Amino acid sequence: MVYVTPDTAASASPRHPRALWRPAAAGLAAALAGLGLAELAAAWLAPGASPVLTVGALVIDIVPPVVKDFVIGLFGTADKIVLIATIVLVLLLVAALAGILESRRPPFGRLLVVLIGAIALFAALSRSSASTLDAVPAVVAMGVAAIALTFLTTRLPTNAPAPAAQGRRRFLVYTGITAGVGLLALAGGQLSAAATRAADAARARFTLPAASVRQAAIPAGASLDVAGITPLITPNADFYRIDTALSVPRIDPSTWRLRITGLVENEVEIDFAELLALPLEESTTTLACVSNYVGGDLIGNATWLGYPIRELLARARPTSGADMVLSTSQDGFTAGTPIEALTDGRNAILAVGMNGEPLPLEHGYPVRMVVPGLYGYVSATKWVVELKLTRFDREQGYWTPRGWSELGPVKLSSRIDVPREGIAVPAGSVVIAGVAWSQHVGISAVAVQIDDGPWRDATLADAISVDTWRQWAYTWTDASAGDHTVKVRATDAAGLVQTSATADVAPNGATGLHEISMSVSG
Ligand SMILES: Nc1nc2c(c(=O)[nH]1)N[C@H]1C(S)=C(S)[C@@H](COP(=O)(O)O)O[C@H]1N2
Ligand SMILES: [Mo]
Repeated sequence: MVYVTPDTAASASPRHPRALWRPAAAGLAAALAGLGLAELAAAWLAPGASPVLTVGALVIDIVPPVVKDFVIGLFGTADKIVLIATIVLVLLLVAALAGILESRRPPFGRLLVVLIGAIALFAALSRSSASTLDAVPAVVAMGVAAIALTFLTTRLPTNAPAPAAQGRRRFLVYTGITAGVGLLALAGGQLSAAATRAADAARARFTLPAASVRQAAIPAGASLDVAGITPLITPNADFYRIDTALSVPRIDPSTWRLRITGLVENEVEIDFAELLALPLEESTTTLACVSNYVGGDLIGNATWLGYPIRELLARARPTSGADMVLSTSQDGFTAGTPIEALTDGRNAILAVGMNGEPLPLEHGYPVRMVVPGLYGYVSATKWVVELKLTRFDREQGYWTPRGWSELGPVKLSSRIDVPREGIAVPAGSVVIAGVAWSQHVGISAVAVQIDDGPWRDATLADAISVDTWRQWAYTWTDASAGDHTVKVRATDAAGLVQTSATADVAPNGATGLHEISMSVSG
């Protein structure tokens, strides 16, 4: 391998200044690779953080209105395309420049790449809705382009006559491969982004059918009037999200099918239109994650619209040996649910609606499972496409061989939401409030302990049902100045008192009492 520095190049051929096009091509290929992989990463991981589009948005933000008006006047509705084309053009010019710089004055080409990457990073993270994942595309672009640039510019052919042809050919091949990878990734990213837009559009066009069985009206007394208390129904946008999907599956509902297979007398297949035509039922159910630590927020409560799974299982007629339904997601995730939990009369449903909307894409659109009383990892398969009747001694859901129990009933628990941990409150009367849940059993009492004082009963809000969390509140009427700890403990309707013994979230859910520290100011 011949490494070219300005000195060796000059001595190899003092009279012929090296051609500029090769380093420029190296810069272009490196930029294509960086940009292509960044767009792919954006499409998969951070829709909305495409470097070209976020830089475009930044440009729109910073150019003076006169320029904006001028451009819009000139190009009309094509202004966005002109903007994107301009950004890409400028980028390619800078890339060519970076290639030339890197070949003559390393590492200035790389520095230029890092500078452009930093602008893209700033553009991605300065948006109001930005999350840390949005940094990924810009960082990918910067890293890939810098590495590819170094790789290619150190393989520039020399002007020495003898091995030159070979070196030139090799350089061309490397540059071609780099550019090709970039173009392929770019195409892949565009296809994937188009699929997302199509799924979004299909979801937006689709209106939920009316429920045949409405959720009984939620009692007015189910929501306590306490400032800062967790809302009784979790808005979709705030609902926790847990899944193994690197990119959210985008399912075209017109191609969606659910198959019921395995130990059944009659295999059943149902499509989306058929599912929607069935009498759908509304039910409010709390969904909790087994990874929710004591006091954590991997739990939410929604009103779901769906069809009872027991009805579909009845059509399939499971054979007597079956004791598990292994549900499979379109992305390969599986959950093993006891048949009993799906057939014992609780609201175990194939859900299509969440709080009056079609399921959001990240919560399983078009169809997911919701089973009251079981942690999500053994029951709540999103993007579900198959229910296989089988046996616990034959198959395992996704998380079981990874250190989690095969059964995952939700444990009795409670949480303090008000006041927030560590918040200073004025002395006098302090309201302490939160939620408690014991799905499928119900909550009968909640008690609060301040410091080492006696346990005192909190007031319970009305219950929606045994399958949802229940709000509670306790007013500490004579809060004295100083630092205090507050603990909460729930009792379920069967008389079980929440244990103070702590257990880790693995293998089947945390236990222990939620405790907060509170400083009361004098
Ligand atoms: N397809 C699929 N479904 C899944 C999962 C997953 O990883 N993939 N995770 C499960 C887990 S662990 C939980 S807690 C719930 C979370 O559902 P949510 O993201 O709608 O809150 O989904 C369940 N369904
Ligand atoms: Mo979970």
